[in-house]
Amino acid sequence: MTKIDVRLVVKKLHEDGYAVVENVVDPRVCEEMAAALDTMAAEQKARGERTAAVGDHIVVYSPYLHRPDLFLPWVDFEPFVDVANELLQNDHVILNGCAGSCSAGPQHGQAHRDGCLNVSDIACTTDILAAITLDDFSEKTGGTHVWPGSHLSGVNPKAVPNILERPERLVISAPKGSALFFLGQTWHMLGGNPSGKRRWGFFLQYSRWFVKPMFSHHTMGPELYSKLSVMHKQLFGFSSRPPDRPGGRSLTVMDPAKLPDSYDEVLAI
Ligand SMILES: O=C(O)CCC(=O)C(=O)O
Repeated sequence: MTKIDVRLVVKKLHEDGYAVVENVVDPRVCEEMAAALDTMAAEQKARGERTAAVGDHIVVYSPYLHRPDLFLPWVDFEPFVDVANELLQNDHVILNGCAGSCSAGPQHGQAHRDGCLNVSDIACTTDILAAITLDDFSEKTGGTHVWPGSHLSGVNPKAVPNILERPERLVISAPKGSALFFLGQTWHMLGGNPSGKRRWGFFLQYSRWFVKPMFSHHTMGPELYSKLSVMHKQLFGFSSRPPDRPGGRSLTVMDPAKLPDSYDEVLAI
């Protein structure tokens, strides 16, 4: 397997707004994760659960809740966290959200950015995306589309007319087991998948601590909490919860290494 060169990824993110590293995750592990996401997608459909996905896009949010054994190790995967820390200036980085993302038909998604601001100065980046391609990504199977250079535009892609005709748009081709990275402000889009082949990716969004995350990960319950590393505790927001009320703790950011082992106690701080 390839060891991710964090410096190289950061350089490429500065230059192009996205980066790809092949051969990072064992294809057998990718297969297990993709099969688990298939099961979770079928279960959420049977329960009638809603997601923000439209068209041929299927999303399974927070799969670590159902299969912590498969998904938790990638939440605090050191190279992902290192890349996020480099670009977010070690700003007590948290996990905004994570999801399995499946391109399940020919319809592509909508061009968007995942960060919450139109950023043109890389020093002001609020979010970093890392992903694992659990199946092969290509033009035919629904590889992610990106607009290199868009990370310096300071423009929201939803406001760009005829964005699909822009010449810089490209489709990421990356075999199963690759790592992808984007800046939160980089324009990107789910590619349509006319191939009939499965195409899952596992996407993780890391943010500065003061960005409101997609879900309240700290409501995960005691069983999952007992499985967390110190970095997980930080990423899931246990060390950046605002105090409940005045009169006790007054600072929001805490040292994750000093958090109590008991779930009840950590929520009572
Ligand atoms: O699955 C993909 O290719 C893209 C997913 C995406 O757009 C996102 O996670 O914001």
